[in-house]
Amino acid sequence: MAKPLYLVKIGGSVITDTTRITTSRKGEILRLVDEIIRAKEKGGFDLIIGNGGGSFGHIIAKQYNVQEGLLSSESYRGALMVHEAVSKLNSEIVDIALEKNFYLFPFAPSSFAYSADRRIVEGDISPIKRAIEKGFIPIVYGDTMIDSQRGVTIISTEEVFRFISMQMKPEKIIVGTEVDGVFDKNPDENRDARLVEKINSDNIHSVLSSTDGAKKIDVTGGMKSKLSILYEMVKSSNSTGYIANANTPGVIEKLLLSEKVACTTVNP
Ligand code: IP8
Repeated sequence: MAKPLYLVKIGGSVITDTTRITTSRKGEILRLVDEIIRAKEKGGFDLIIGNGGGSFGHIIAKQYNVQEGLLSSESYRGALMVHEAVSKLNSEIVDIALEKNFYLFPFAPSSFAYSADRRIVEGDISPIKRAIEKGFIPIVYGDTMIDSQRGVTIISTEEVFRFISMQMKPEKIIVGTEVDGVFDKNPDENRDARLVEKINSDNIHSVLSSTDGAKKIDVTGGMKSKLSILYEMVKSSNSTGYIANANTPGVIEKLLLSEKVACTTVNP
């Protein structure tokens, strides 16, 4: 019988130092790879990993406004600089896993899909499906993407997951960030901000309207856009989504093993 599919994102703000351009946090990558290995060894699920861009993607993207498109001849340089940088971060993860005999197969979204005004509209994920069948764990990432309207843009890992989940119907989608989940107010500015533990059709609109877009350098839109895409995914695949703190050791492992952690759970 086919195993359920889980998607897990490891956020760029966890695996990179967001204050220093193209600086990874190798210790955190190692820890998260170990957590995923331990959970996967216990088995029972197929997995696709995605990694955010952190200081490899967002800083250069913002410098060149790559998310806005081909605005000038410099945009071509920016588009490729972002792609090269996020591919390098992805390679670091693949290499760290390889050292542990854990086989992540990288798929650059820019090579299998394209977008129209920042939404992926066409692509071929059959190599990803085949890779799983052959025993690899595919890893995708937020990337520069050819865009039919803008020329190029930046798409987030969540947007790549959304496209994959339309065709593969995951059972669980875990978004690992640097906070415990979605808060009713911005936790950086409000000490009384409270974690919203459950989001579903009853409160999605009110939560989205009180959730901020990106405050830091984040060209893909911060928590608001993460939540909005995640909700769309759980609705279309009738799955459960989790927004959780991947900085806290053990959280990703526990979620993969269906153990309880403090986080935001998202249902249709
Ligand atoms: O960190 C965007 O992916 P995200 C990555 O998942 C780039 O939002 C290229 C800035």
